Amino acid sequence: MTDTAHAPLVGLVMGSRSDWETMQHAAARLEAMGVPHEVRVVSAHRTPDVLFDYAASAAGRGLRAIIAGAGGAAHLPGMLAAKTAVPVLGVPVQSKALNGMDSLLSIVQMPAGVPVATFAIGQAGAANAALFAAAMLAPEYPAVRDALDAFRIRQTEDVADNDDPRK
Ligand code: RP5
Repeated sequence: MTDTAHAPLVGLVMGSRSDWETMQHAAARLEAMGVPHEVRVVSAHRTPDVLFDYAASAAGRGLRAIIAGAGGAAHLPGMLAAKTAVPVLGVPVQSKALNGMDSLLSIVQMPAGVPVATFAIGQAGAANAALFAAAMLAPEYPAVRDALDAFRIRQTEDVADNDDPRK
């Protein structure tokens, strides 16, 4: 869903344009679930003032969750969570130097009091963060709930229909 079709409920942000290769998998899932969302590059290191403004305005703009992907010294999710009570779902982007272990540990090891829900490294984490955001919205948005239910049913049927790995 585009930025203009509906006021965004989920903010999908990433530390660099280079993270899009990973984070596009979150965008695709949000799109498929019909979750209104926006997509922005917000860098903790290169645009800290933008980060602060984004986090400070998130609740007032109606965002219900922020999916934040970052790699390396991945401060973006934690810094967003420090500035807003909107739930932050952190996605560790797979870094070149350390295969994303740096990203994972940077995001997951938050001190008590400032939670960031942390997902798997890379594409799976991005996809699951979007599905998780959809699940958060599902009780209030029947269309999202129905899309999520349908996705889960299709996923189950797909395994059952292809249960012989030799074919
Ligand atoms: C992080 O640094 C970004 O999230 C990205 O994963 C990483 C590398 O950024 P670029 O040098 O590719 O812009 O802040």
